[in-house]
This record gives sequence, C-alpha cells and structure tokens, in this order.
Amino acid sequence: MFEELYRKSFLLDEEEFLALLKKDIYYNGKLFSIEGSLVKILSNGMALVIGDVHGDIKSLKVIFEHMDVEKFLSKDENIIIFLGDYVDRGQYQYETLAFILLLKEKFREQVLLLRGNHEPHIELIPYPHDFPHVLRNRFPSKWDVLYRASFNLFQKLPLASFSSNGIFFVHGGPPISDHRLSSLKNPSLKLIEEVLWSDPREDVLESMPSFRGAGLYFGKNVTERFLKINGLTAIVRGHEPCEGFKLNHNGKVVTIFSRAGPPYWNHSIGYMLLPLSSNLTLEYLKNCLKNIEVSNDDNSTLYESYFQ
Ligand SMILES: [Mn+2]
Repeated sequence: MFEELYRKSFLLDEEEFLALLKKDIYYNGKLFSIEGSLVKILSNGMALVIGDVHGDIKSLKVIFEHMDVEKFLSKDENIIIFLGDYVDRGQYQYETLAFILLLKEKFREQVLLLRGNHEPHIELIPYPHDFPHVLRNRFPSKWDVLYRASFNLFQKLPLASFSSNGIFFVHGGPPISDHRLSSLKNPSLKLIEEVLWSDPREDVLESMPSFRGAGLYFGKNVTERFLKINGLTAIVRGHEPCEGFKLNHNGKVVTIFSRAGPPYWNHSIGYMLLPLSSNLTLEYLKNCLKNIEVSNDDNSTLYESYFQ
C-alpha cells in the first residue's frame, strides 16, 4: 500500500499534483474533532508522531518500514500525527508533500497534518523558503499555480492538537501570550507566530525574543503554567534539529526530528509511538521515543536500497 503511494508521489504530473493540493483536508470524524485551528484527538488507539521532514521523503520511508506502518494503520483506531515542516531544505520537497497528502487521502480518518512555520502565514515567511524555487524547476510552466494551491492548503492546516491523556502536539511551542487552549480556536497572528516559531530554553524562566526573528524562547515557567491551566502532561513538538529527539523542562517538552543528513548532518531519525488511552507519566513518555540510527557516510547506500 504505502510503497505504491510512495512511488506515485514521484510520478505525479502537474495536473495530478494540483488536484491533490486542491482536495479538501478532512478532520471531523470518529478519531478527530476540529474547532478552528485546534484539533481534539478522540482516538483511543496508538499515535505515531512524526517531527520535521523537510523534504526528506527517504527518512520518512525508513520510519514507515521500520515500524510496519501498513500493519499499524490496519487498526482503525491508530493515527499518525505530523508536526509540520513538510517542505523547504530537503531534496524531495514536492514528493514529500505529495506522499503525505496521498497518505491523508487514503487514510483520511487516521492522518492528522499539523502546520509548521514552513507552511507559512503570508506575514511570517521563513528564510530560506526554497519550495517555490523547487516547484519552478520541476514544473516551469505551472509552478505559480501549484505554489498558490500549496499556499492555500497550508493556510487550512490546524495549528495544534491535544489528546485526552494530556499531550499537546504542536510545531513550535505553547501559546504564550494567552495560555488557554481555547485561544487556538480563532488565533491572532501573534498566537500563530508563537505556536509555529517558538523554542524551549533552559536558561530562560519566562520568555525572551528568539534569534530566529520570529516566535519566542520560552522557559520552564511558561511550560508549567500552560500545562497546569489546561490539565495537560507534556508538549510534543518539532521545529529544532536534533539527534532524533531531545527533552527540555524536565521532560515536559519533547522535541522530535524525523529527518537525517544535510543540511543538519544528524545521524538519527526520531519518531514517537504512544498510547492515547492510558495515563502517561513523563517517565513512560520517554520510553515512547524511538531513534533510527543512520550513518551520514552510508546515507546514500542506505537510501539507495530503499529507493525504487
Ligand atoms: Mn520549523
């Protein structure tokens, strides 16, 4: 199944890609309910959580093979949560976006696509944002139509999600200027910036401006207040390059990074596999984190064997 979707994502012509970008992204169902930009997870199954992919479709395929995603998705209650940043930087940007959208189309009830800062708001364009250039090279006569359709799609992606067992899923960080989850139902640009762009810091207690030029660095006090106000246990996010995953604020902020190789040259592809039904302790949450080691020297060889 997913081998077929993977192959198809490399073969789409511009019309097929455009049709895919224009499809409705569907959320309200048995497993998710969406209100504005916030998704409540209703599933009692398992969640596979994927961090930044940034055009590295091959690492995504490695994860899917490693954990037998066909078998995983054959259980109706199981879901995949993507934490955003599908395009920019990597070698296979439109293929990655196409693959994820094909997956969403086939398993619309089971796949949740959150928004990253590289699925940008018009007033918060990251730099570099090379996705339009990639499209122009690949589809010279229609790249602008494809980019506009992608951009429109990005605007519709929800910002954050939470599970009934207390996990908050987001690309960057918690809403800082208004901690209430309900603030994400109809968020201001300021809140959009905070949740898509922020990073945790150990040497800050509250928050301070970020070197990224957007979003904030948030400290332990912000994390603890946000979790307490909303009755949550932990924040699971992406956004920062690391060796698969990292922990901040005594394990209450988990970062997952699901790609390897250039331009970060990390050696581990991270993902998370966690139950949505049972109570989770921070200790248990750590055991849900998985890493797949790859050697950068061998990347081409490793990837070659997966590439068809
Ligand atoms: Mn990011």
